[in-house]
Amino acid sequence: MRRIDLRSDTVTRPTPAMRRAMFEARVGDDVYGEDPTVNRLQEVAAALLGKEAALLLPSGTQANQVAVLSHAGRGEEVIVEAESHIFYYEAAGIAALAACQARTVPGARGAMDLDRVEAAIRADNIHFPRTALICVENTHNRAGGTVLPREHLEALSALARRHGVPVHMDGARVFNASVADGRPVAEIVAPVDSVMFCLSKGLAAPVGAVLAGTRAFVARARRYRKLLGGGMRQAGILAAAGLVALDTMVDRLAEDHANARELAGGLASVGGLRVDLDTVQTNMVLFEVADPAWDAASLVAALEGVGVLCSAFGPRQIRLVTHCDVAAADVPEALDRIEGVLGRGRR
Ligand code: TLP
Repeated sequence: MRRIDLRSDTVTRPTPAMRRAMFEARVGDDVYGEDPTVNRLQEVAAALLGKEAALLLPSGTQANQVAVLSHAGRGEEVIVEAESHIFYYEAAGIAALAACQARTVPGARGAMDLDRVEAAIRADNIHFPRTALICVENTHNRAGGTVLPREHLEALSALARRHGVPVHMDGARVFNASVADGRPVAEIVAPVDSVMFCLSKGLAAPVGAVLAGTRAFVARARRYRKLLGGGMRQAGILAAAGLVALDTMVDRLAEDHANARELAGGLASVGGLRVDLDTVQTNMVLFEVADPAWDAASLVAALEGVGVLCSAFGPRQIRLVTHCDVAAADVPEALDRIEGVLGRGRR
């Protein structure tokens, strides 16, 4: 039975073109700044994002944490959306690495209420930590891959600027946002001071994330990357795949989005499941297990038994992610298997 792996777009494997580019990559010692392929990727990424400079890091998590370290100092406060990856899934890195306090603000589909953000920004008072950074996530993972509305991001950035607080974007999947919105990625990240994106998710490179911002910010980030052990020497092997990813894998994200919509539409008509179709904006589908005979963990385990892999995202919530290793024909097949497990017909 063919396995249909919908756990995450992180499971994507490098394409043959990536493997060839990796094999042929010109490399040097990147800690000396001498890897020509890494330098090229960083230049290409900075230009694409419309930022002064960029830096290749081993993972999205490290890129986010290096961004926090580069913006904020010990004893300061970082405003984060309550369900954001940087807060929820990064092992308390904000506290453990940057010695900062995270201040959470709840979001609607990932977008924090602006009045609550403004209220959370600290006044100058000896009792208070200084508000050093605001973080946003686009697309928003735990909201189901939703895209932050352009007006929201612009208003947030204007607010932050008024208070002299920089904004960092966890743009692990910002190319999905760009494709969904039909806007160049530089336009999407223009309102923020720094941005991180992942090469190893929907873009299918094996390893790597890129962090971009001003030249001065990236110089600080380079030191913190070294501190965290992210100086990778002949990393051109990885950057070569990253360049192919940027060149060949961005436009095709539209196929993943179409597959996710198809999957979500099918799931909505399966008894015992609940899907909010409005949240299906990119390559993710979040659904709720409404059938009391199941919970998320038991359904995930049963689906694994029929070769459909997915992730429990809460006690009754399951996430499915489409990506380049899931074909359009896998969607009806996955739906059939899911229906079979739930033991009910379409409504
Ligand atoms: N997300 C993973 C898991 O950690 C949940 C996934 O399968 O979605 N920012 C965002 C928004 C992410 O979704 C992720 C990975 C990261 C950062 C971290 O990237 P890596 O895995 O490269 O450290």
